[in-house]
Amino acid sequence: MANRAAIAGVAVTPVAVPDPPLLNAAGCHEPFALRCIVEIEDGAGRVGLGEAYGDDATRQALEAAAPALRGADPWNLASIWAAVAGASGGTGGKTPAPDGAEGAALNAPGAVRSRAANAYAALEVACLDLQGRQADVPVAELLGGRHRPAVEFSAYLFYKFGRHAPRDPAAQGAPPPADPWGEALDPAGIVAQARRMAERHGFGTFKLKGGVFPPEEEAAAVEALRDAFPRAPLRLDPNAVWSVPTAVRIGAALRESGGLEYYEDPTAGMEGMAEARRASGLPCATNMCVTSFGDLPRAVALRPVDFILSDHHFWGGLRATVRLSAFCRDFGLGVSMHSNTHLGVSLAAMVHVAAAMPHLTAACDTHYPWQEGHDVIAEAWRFEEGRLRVPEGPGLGVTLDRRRLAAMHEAWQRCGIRRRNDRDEMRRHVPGWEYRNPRW
Ligand code: GKR
Ligand code: MG
Repeated sequence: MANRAAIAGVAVTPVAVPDPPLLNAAGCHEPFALRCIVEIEDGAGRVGLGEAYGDDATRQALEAAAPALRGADPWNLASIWAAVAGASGGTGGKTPAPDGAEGAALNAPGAVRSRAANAYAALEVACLDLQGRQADVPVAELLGGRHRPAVEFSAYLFYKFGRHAPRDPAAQGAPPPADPWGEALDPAGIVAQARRMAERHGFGTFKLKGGVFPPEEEAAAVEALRDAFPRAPLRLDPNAVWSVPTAVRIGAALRESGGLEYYEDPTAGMEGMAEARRASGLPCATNMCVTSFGDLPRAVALRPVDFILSDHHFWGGLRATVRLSAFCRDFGLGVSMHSNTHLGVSLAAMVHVAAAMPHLTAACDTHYPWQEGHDVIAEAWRFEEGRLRVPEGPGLGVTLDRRRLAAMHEAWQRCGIRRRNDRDEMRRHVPGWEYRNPRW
């Protein structure tokens, strides 16, 4: 291949993106969410992009791996994996392999939080983007080709405060400004938010992030959504802070009143989820109790869920996500996609991998609308009828806006946040607030 060239340099830039006060079982989103933007450049000046979590641990894992990547072949992903594993002091037996059987023994159950896997995923995305630019093909083709021309996303609804709490309570002056989404603390607020999501982005599937208010109140919000959007698939995700009896009781009531597309992590652990699924009769999904290839044998044996929610950031990259999709197809499981706060580079990776997944059975999650166009890419993504078209150009099909990258990096320098901490943010609103599991 005439344009094939080795890696000449790797840049890792931490950025802070404005984020509204969204609520979840762990607390409240801070005014800024952290991400890392990865640029891998070849000798011809072509740049491949990747995006990772922005906490210090992931950033340091990326920075530690970067020097070993210089001179490496971006097409040899095994050597990229070796560089990451080497830089993080070996795999420690906890790191999922990026792909293939060579690392199967390393796929320890529960390896979701492995920093090496998180770092590798972003570097793999950047290498695939670079490969695509060198070979003039889209990433979806490098992953085996597209199974769909566009990818459907769901509206991700959150209970939320109308504005952030002051970070320094002693400081005088105006309170932080209200955001355009307003407060959503009851069923009417959630329905209004859903209408705004549907009007602006055309979403036809709705997921409510639960685990915030007593379960009956959250079930009432789901019923209000059902009344407002009678034909729309609905999901509820309390992030595992309900006991098994609560999950069964609320689930059975929701099934009676019209069901859910899926009941996402109402309770903790595979055994608890298997019982909630059996006794409520609802289809269940997880991004919490099945999070690595090492979890799959038990998931097949216990059947805690009907859907596994993929996420290339912690399943070990895009190729591993395609492998997960094929596994789910072969073992009779549905597949959808989990999301965390992210920018347009990750969204590009999500779109390409979703297109290339042989089996994708429900609309994917995305937090993207909550970032209100704040992005590091030149042209923000636009949803049409809740869908994004798979870019046809080389690589991921997005380009970096260096001015925006610099401004968001400056925000990172100023904001003082170095690790996501929803609990302490919640305490700024509700003094003494504690995370409990199970809470209900
Ligand atoms: O953004 O607050 C949030 C979500 O709760 C996120 O952190 C979860 O990882 O979206 C996620 C989920 O589906 O559990
Ligand atoms: Mg979830």
